[in-house]
Amino acid sequence: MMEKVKTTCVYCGTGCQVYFKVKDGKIVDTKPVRDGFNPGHGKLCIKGWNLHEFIHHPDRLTEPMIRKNGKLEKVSWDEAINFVASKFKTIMEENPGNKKVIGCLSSAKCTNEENYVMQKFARAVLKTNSVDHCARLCHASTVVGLVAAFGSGAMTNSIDEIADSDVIYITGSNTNEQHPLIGARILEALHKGAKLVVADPRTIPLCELATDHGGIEMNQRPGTDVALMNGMMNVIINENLHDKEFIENHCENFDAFKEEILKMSPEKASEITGVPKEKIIEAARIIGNGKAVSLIYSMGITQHTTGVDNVKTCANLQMLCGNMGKWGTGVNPLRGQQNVQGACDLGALANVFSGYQKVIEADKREKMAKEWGINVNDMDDQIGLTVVEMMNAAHDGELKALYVMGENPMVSDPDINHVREGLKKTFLVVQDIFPTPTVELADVVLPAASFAETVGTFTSTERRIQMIRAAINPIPNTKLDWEIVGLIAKAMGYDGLIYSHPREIMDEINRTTPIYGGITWDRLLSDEKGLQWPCPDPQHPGTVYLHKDGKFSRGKGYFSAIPFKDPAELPDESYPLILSTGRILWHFHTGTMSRRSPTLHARAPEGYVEVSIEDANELKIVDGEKVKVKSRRGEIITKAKVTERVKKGIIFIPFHFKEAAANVLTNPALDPIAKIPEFKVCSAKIEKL
Ligand SMILES: Nc1nc2c(c(=O)[nH]1)N[C@H]1C(S)=C(S)[C@@H](COP(=O)(O)OP(=O)(O)OC[C@H]3O[C@@H](n4cnc5c(=O)[nH]c(N)nc54)[C@H](O)[C@@H]3O)O[C@H]1N2
Ligand SMILES: Nc1nc2c(c(=O)[nH]1)N[C@H]1C(S)=C(S)[C@@H](COP(=O)(O)OP(=O)(O)OC[C@H]3O[C@@H](n4cnc5c(=O)[nH]c(N)nc54)[C@H](O)[C@@H]3O)O[C@H]1N2
Ligand code: SF4
Ligand SMILES: [Mo]
Repeated sequence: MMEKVKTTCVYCGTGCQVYFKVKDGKIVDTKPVRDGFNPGHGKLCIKGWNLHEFIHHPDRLTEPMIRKNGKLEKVSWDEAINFVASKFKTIMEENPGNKKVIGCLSSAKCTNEENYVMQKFARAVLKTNSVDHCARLCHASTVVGLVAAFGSGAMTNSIDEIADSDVIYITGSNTNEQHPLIGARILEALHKGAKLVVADPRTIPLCELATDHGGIEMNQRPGTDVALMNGMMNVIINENLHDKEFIENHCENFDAFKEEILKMSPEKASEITGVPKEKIIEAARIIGNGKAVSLIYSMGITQHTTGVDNVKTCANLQMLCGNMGKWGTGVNPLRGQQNVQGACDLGALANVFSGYQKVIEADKREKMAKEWGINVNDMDDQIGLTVVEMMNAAHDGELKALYVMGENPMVSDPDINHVREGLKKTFLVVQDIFPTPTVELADVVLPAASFAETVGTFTSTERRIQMIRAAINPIPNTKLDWEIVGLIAKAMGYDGLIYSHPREIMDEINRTTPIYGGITWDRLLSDEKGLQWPCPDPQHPGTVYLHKDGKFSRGKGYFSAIPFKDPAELPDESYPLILSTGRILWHFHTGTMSRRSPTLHARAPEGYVEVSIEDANELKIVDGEKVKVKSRRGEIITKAKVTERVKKGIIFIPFHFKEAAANVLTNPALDPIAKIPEFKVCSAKIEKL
């Protein structure tokens, strides 16, 4: 007999619901949930269909290890836990009052409960706010930009609403490949007659969909989105297509914003972006005349030194035509990892506790200290180090220890050569399910159970909290992430992280986190749709879309006047190409899971660099030829894929492949406020081998 266990997909942030088929203690198959609520409407993408394939892989880590005489050696759990605890204690004792000597990386792959536990461990036990996670490399600019504009940093509307939009502006999101089941909602809208406006430097599948359905595609130069959108808004204002009533009643700072917009004529925007002026004007008219316009974006907007500017510009555009606080509208950043929304919500960020309560505010610290049973005066009252800042501090010898739970910075962080030097100098603890290049550098390795072995909750991109259920017992000799953190805390003398079940952690989250106040374990168990935050009390039904009727979370919507700025590194004579990086349908991030899935591996077994036909001709390279790609930070060897997907002067490398890692090349320059690195633009060159 096969058992069927319902859970949530662990790849992207769409939140698709799946059944694991379990036989003799093994997960043997995955099927979509068709008989109940499912954000994917009964469908899955290829990653979802093959979700079970990595779980029982023989590479799973099952032995705690400590580096002895330069080599990782198997030890007992007790020895590993006690060793980590005593090292952390010693480092704290040797650096009294220094709150920036130990850092923690939490994980968007782990549950809400585990992220809450990790940030509590950093703050209550290690006494530091230096706890962060991959959201810093992803939507940090979204959180900062949308809080400034609206007062809340999340996707404003829900997935299903997209099907009812009559115009969709998509920029910097390769939705069909990266959020395939949200891509399906876009198709639904097109079939109902919606128009699509796509702005992406690459010719992605959405571009053809746009032009086939009477919409428009624009291939702007990477890093020029502010100029493009300001140019479009210039047309909207000059042609009187903006929503004066909405602006007057619900927004502020319009005049200063308008003054800036009037400087960016469509001619000037065309010069900066390389998009023909006529297209900018037409796109502006489609958006200006739309009734329910949804704006969708992702990494093409956020991963820039101007990430926050880009996000604020998206917010400006949607306020300008009154496309906020209504069904089918909004600013919709698609959150990437299946639980990156939750990891942010639960405080795995250097500046906020759970629910975005600021660590620099004394009353918030007092509230947490009381709940956690610690002395408020011992707490860190400053913002902690963020991901890239931790790597820099490690490099400078200031960060003495780093505890990584479920991240792989040796593949995912910018400028890997620099990261390696830093990590080698620190006491590095890595808790993962697979051996990774980061595990290879660890001083202590802690083998974790996977999501398939865990009970808990994930929060999807539409702020929906859904259950995950243990389909099997933890693989022998692995432990649950929240348990491991609790054991280290206990060994350091703190009992406040010992729980008997994740529901106890959720109870604590309900008490400390107003936006999750009413998201109780019992409600989640009984309501198959989960709940969408904000949900402040147990009677609250949850929130489908934010800022209803123009009532913004911050009061009035704030228009920012944003001038265009260049990316940090532009092509020059020695590095004449723009390198962009990102993803493909078949693989997920650093490939630890998807590359161990035989079906996915077969589709894309190796890395490559996309090169335009013109550049390939000039460099005399042919499709499939191995080439060297170089930047100021390093070089890799990979296969050339000669394609119409990229324009002359631009190359693109998917960052999934550790043996040809894009991040050897990328620029660690940061957005000054959000501290997100510029993964989407640096200069590079290609050499024939
Ligand atoms: N298959 C798969 N799906 C995933 C993931 C995965 O690894 N694999 N990862 C998940 C995660 S964590 C995330 S964050 C999301 C990311 O999802 P996406 O953001 O959709 O993915 P990316 O490939 O990083 O980049 C998106 C698009 O930005 C464009 N772009 C590049 N530069 C610019 C620019 O300057 N301006 C604009 N407007 N666009 C630009 C690229 O051409 C690309 O089409 O995907 C999630 N889903
Ligand atoms: N060049 C370039 N670099 C990028 C990006 C880009 O577009 N271009 N995008 C950035 C973005 S948006 C993101 S989100 C990051 C992602 O960066 P990372 O989060 O570092 O990448 P992942 O591969 O998702 O790493 C997750 C790790 O968690 C492990 N894991 C999985 N499940 C569990 C579990 O249950 N418990 C534990 N303890 N571990 C588990 C996996 O094996 C893996 O090693 O990459 C960033 N880096
Ligand atoms: S769309 Fe995302 S959540 Fe849905 S099956 Fe695919 S990877 Fe999983
Ligand atoms: Mo991401």
